[in-house]
Amino acid sequence: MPLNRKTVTHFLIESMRDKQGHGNLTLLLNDVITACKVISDQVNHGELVGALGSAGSENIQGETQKKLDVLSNDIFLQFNSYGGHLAGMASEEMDDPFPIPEGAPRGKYLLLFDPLDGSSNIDVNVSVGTIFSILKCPEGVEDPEVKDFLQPGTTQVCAGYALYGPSSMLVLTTGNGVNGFTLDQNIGEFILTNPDMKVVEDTREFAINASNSRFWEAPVKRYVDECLAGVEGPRGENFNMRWIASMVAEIHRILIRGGIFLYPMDERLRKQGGKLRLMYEANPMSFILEQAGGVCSTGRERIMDIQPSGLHQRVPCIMGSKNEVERLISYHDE
Ligand code: P6P
Repeated sequence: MPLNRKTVTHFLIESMRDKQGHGNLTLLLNDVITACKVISDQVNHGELVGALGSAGSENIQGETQKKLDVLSNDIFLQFNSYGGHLAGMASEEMDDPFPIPEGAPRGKYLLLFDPLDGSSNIDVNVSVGTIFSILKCPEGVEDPEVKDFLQPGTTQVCAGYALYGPSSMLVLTTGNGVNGFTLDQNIGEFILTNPDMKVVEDTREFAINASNSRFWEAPVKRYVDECLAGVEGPRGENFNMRWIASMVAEIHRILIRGGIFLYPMDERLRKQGGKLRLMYEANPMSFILEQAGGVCSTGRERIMDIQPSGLHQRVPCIMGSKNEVERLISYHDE
């Protein structure tokens, strides 16, 4: 490893040095990052450690839990319960907030996470990831309840994801830009490899699950049809499509080469509000993409402005390259 390479811990200490804090966020992130390293190891070993397949249970979303969903959730709880930086945790895999164990020191932050996003891909060896969001616990609240977690995305102090792909990567923002780190398996450290990541404003690549097209609203149908019409159509350009069914992988691709990610409202989803969860998928990914110059909307409002009404609330997601997202928002306005 070239000597000038920086570990994520070194990077965080340096970037937080001029902040008034006492390093608690850095120490909390250190625990979160350790949990991601352990999950990476489990994911990479797959069936060798008997980690694949169904756990034989369902989460609050009514989704069948994979063994790695449950294992990843337990890993997050294990590595974040005793550091003394949290007042509580919430997860896609748990109906209610997780209280910090009796006797363990408490801190001033709330940690929300999707421990293994895209886990339907895990049994077929396609990239999956972890998404997390950090909020401040309201002043004076010792035992946070659901209402204490229900803060709009604009109040996040940190958001990040780990992507378990051909390499394991960590992407983070604390509100001063976005930085990417690659796990050096030889030394077990995330190394700064993608400083100051930016989303290009234009793209000719869209990501959507096209099998849902008959359920889409008119603005989305129009947008996708125009992309498919290519150079002979109103856009006068050919477009490419990708769908990995793993939000972390799609958002990472958009950070690297641009793009627009769509999981829009559709007729099937109207009652439940959308597919993706606001608190630990849409909000953290929006914080990251906006910090990189992207735009993140439901089609009708900025995702991070939404006042949450439920811990597992779902929202429509249209996010990525500024000019394409703003075009689709304009179609919703018409
Ligand atoms: P579909 C994974 O389950 C997830 O929450 C996101 O990571 C992904 O973008 C989406 O759902 C995939 O949904 O309907 O294509 O399986």
